[in-house]
Amino acid sequence: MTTETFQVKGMTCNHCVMAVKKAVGAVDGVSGVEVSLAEGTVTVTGTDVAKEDVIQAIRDAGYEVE
Ligand SMILES: [Cu+2]
Repeated sequence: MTTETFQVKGMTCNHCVMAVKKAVGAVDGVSGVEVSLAEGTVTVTGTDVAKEDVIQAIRDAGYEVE
């Protein structure tokens, strides 16, 4: 089990939070997604999660990952 935090730009409201949670939650191995709108962070917990897959999922949802 690992936890990784990503800085995400463009999340402005609760809909963005839900969209990111849904997108990242669908990535293989992900078991938990926490989003802080105030901090602009997405914290992903899971097993054997490919970091690139998480970044791609966030980008596909329409947000920028730093
Ligand atoms: Cu929004």
